[in-house]
Amino acid sequence: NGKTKIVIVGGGAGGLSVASQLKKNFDTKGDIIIVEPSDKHYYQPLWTLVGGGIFDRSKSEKDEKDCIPAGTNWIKDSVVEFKPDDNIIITKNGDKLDYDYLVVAAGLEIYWDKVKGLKENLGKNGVTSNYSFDSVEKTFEYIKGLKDGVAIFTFPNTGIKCGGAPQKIMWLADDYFRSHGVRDKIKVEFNTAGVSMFAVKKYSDALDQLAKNRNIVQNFKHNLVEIKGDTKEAVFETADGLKTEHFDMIHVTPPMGAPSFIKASPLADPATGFVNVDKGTLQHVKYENVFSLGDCSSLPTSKTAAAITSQAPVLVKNLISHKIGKPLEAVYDGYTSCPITTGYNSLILAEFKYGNVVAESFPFDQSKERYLPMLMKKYVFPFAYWNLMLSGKWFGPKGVFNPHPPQNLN
Ligand code: FAD
Ligand code: UQ1
Repeated sequence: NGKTKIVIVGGGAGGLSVASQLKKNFDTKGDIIIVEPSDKHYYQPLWTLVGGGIFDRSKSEKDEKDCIPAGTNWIKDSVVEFKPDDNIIITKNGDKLDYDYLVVAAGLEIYWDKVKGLKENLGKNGVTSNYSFDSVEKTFEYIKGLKDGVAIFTFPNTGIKCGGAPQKIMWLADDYFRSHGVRDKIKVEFNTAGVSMFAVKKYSDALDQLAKNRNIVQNFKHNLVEIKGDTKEAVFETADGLKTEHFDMIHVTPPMGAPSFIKASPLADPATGFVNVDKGTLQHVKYENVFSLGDCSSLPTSKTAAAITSQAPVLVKNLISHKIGKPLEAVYDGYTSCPITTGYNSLILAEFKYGNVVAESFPFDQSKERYLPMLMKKYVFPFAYWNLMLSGKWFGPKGVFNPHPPQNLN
C-alpha cells in the first residue's frame, strides 16, 4: 500500500534518537513503531554523578511514555525472537510484528550472575555498582561512610558501556576522601582485568600520571570473580592465580555483553553476539532492511550515548537512501566520547574515533583535567539529552546542526 513500516527495537538513547530523527525529517507515509518493555527511561550517564552524591537518582529517570516521540507508536512489550528472513519479530506476549525496516537498539545485557556472590551482596556489605538504578545510591552512602580501610574499584574482562565509568567514580571517591580529611587512612585500588587505564594512549598516559599523583594502587590483569559478603573479601583471577583481597567498600563494574535474544538470532555476529552491521553504514551485513546502532551493535567503537549522537544521523540517512533506491552514502567514523570525571571540579574529556584516533572538539588539550567540561557533564549534556537528543535535535559535537535535508519518501 506504499506505506513504510519501520520497527525499532528498544526505546533507549539510540532507539528514540532514530525514531525522532525519522519522524522529524522525513515523511515516512507510514508507521514508526517502538517496541520497549520498560515503563521508565534512564539517562545512565548521570549515574556516575549520582554515585558521587552530586545529583539525586530521580533526575536520571523519566516515564517512557513522556519520552516517546509524538507521532510514533509505542508497543510495551519485549522482543524475544528475530525472523529476518520473513521480516518478522516475535514478542514476549506472543505477537508477531512484520516490518519493512528493522532498527535494533536494545542496549547491553549486564551479566550480574557471572561474578559469584555479586547479586546477593549488591547494596550490602560495602558492595555497590553505578551500573544499575537500584544500587547507584549505595555508592555515595559507602563513599560518605568510609573513614579508613580499603576502597576497591573494578573493571571486568568484557567490553562495557562507557569504558571510563569504572574509574570516574574512583576519582570522585578519591577527591571526596581528600576533602573530608580521610584520604591518608584509605587505600584506593583500581583492579582491572585490562592492561591499561584507557583504550586511547593519550588519555591512558594522562590517567597513569594522575594515579601516581593521587596515590592510587593500579592492579592490571585482575579480574573479579567472587565477592564474599560476610568477610568482605573479593577474589580476583590474576596471572599468578587467584588472589583474595579485603575491602571496606567495593564498586563493581559487572561483566556485560550482547543481550541473549540477539545472540541467539540470525542477526548476531557469531564472534561477539552483537547485531552484525557494517561499521560505516550501520546496515546489517546480510539483511539489507535491518540496521543497528548503540550498545547492542557490532560497531567497533567504545559504547556511549555520545557515540549515538553520531551514529543516529548516519543510520537514518542510509535507511532512507535505501528506501528510495539510492546508494548508502552516509558513513560513521567511529566517533565516541568519554567524559572522565577526575574530581568534583575536574574532567578529562576523551574524544576519539575508529582506530582509537583522538578527535577532540575543543581548541585545548582535553587530556588535561579542566573545570569547563565538568560543567558540561553536569549541566549541558543532561539538558541536551532530555531536550534535544531524544527529540532528534542534538548531534553531539556538531550541536544542534541538523545534517538531514528534509525528504519526502514517496
Ligand atoms: P539503552 O539506552 O541502554 O537502551 C536500550 C533499551 O532497550 C532499554 O530501554 C531496554 O529496556 C530496551 N530493551 C532491552 N531488551 C529489549 C527487548 N528484548 N525488546 C525491546 N527492548 C528491549 N555515555 C556517554 O555518552 N557519556 C557518559 O558519560 C556515560 N556514562 C555512563 C555511565 C554509566 C554508569 C553507564 C551505565 C552508562 C554510561 N554511558 C555514558 C553509556 C550510555 O548510557 C549508553 O551507551 C547508552 O545509553 C546506549 O544507548 P542504547 O540505546 O544503545 O541502549
Ligand atoms: C554528548 O553529546 C552527549 O550527549 C548528550 C553526552 O552525554 C551522554 C556526552 O557525554 C558527550 C561527551 C557528548 C559529546 C558532545 C560534545 C560537545 C563533546
